[in-house]
Amino acid sequence: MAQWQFPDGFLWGTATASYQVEGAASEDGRGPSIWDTFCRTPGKVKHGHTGDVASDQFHRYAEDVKLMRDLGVGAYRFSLAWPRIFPQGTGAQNPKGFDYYHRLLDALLAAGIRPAVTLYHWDLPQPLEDAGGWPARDTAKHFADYAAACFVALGDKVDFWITLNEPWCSAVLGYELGIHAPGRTGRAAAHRAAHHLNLGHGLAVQAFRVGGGRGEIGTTLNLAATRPATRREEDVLAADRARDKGSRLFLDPLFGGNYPQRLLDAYPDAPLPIKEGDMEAIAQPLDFIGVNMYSESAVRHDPNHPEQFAHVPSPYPQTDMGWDITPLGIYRLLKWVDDEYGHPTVYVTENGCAMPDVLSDDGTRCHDPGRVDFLRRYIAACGEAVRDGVDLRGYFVWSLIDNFEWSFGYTKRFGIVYCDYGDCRRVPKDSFHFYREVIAGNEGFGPA
Ligand code: GCO
Repeated sequence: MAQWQFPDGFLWGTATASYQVEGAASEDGRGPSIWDTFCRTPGKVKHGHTGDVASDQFHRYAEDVKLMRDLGVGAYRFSLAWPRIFPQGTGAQNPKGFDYYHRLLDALLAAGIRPAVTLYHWDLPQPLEDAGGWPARDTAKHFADYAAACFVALGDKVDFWITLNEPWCSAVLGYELGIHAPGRTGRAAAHRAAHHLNLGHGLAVQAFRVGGGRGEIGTTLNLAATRPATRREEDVLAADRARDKGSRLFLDPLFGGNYPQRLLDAYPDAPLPIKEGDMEAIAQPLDFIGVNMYSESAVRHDPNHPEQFAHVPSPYPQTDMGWDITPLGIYRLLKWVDDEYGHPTVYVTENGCAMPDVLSDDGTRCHDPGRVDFLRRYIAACGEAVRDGVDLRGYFVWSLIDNFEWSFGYTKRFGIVYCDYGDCRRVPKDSFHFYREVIAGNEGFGPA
C-alpha cells in the first residue's frame, strides 16, 4: 500500500460558502440575493428549501471554528455574502455585514487557521440582477468595487483571496440552463455573463494589486474533467473539445490568451461582448489557481452537437449526486492544467462527495464509509500529482458541514460533519476522524 507523504507546508483545509451555511438571511441588514428569490420560485429548489437558516453558521461560527481546530486544518475557505455587505449591491455599505466577518476572521486567526476568502460564491444581490445581472457589463464594475471595499476592510486578516467560485456555474447553470439562480435561459446571455465574470475577476485583481494588499489572490474554477470514451481519434478530439466551454473559456483569458476559437465558431449567435482592453484586464498575473473537482466523465464524438461531443455513461460507482467516483480523474485534471498552462501554482479548493449519511441510533456517531473511501482515494491521487511535478500546494474538502446544496436543497449531504437540521446540532462523521489522520501525518493512504 503506497503512502503519500505531502510536502512540508502543504495546506489542508475545508470549504463552505455563505448562502449554503450562514443562514440569518435577513439579520443585521443583509439584503436579498438571487438565491433568496430563486428558492421562493415554485419548482426551482427541492421541497422549496431555502438558505434562511442553513447550517446556522452565522450564529454557530465559534463552534465550527472549534471543530476545525480539533480537525487540525491549516485553512478554512468560506465566502462573503455580497448582500450582507452591500444590501443594494452597490452604494451604501452595511457595517454590520463586515462586523460578522471580522468576528469569524478573528476566531479563525485565534485558532491558528488561515482564512481563504471567496468574494463571490453565487449570491448576487438581487438589485443587481434586476439591473441586468452578469449579462450586463456594469455588474463587473460593481463586483470590483465590492471587492475593493472588502480588501480595505478585511485585508489585514486574510491570507488567500479567491475572486470567483466556478464562474461556469454562474454563467451556464444560472443564465443558460436556468437550474441555478437567477434561473434564466438563453445561450447569448450566458456567454455575456461569462465574459463579464472574467472581466469582474480581472478588475478585482487589479484593485487588489493597486491597494497593495497582503496575502495572495487567485480564482476558483470547476474545470471540465473529461476522458475519451474510446481510443478513436474522433473521441479523443471530442474529449478535448468538451474542455473549450468548461475550462478554456475561463482559463485561456486568465493566462493571457483569447477565447477558444472553436467555441466562438460553434455559437455565432452568442458572441462574447469584448471591448477594447478587456482581455488585458482579465489577464492579471495570479498567485494561484483554485481547482474544484468532483468527477470525470467519458466523452465521445457527436456530429449533431454544435461542439461535436456527447457525454456517455460509464461503469463507475456513483455518489449520491449520481456523479461517477473517478479518483484518477483528479490526477489527470491537475496534470492537464499543469501541462497546458505552464506549471501554475494550484490548490484543490473543493473535493468531496454527497452520501446518504445517517446518524447512529444514539445520535453520537455518523458512519460514512463511502466518503472515507472517496477522500482516501482522491487524496492519494493528489499525492501522485505532487510526485509527478504538479505545483499543488493544498487541498480543501467540500465540505466542513452538511449544507444547502443549491437546487437539491438539504437533500444532499456533503459534510464531514453532520448537521441535524432540526436543531443544527453538529456531529463529526467518521470521515472527519479520517481526515484528521491525513492532516496529522501530512500523508495520504493507499492506491488511488
Ligand atoms: C460547487 C460549489 C459548491 C457545491 C459543491 C457540491 O462546486 O458547485 O462550489 O457550492 O455545493 O460543489 O455540488
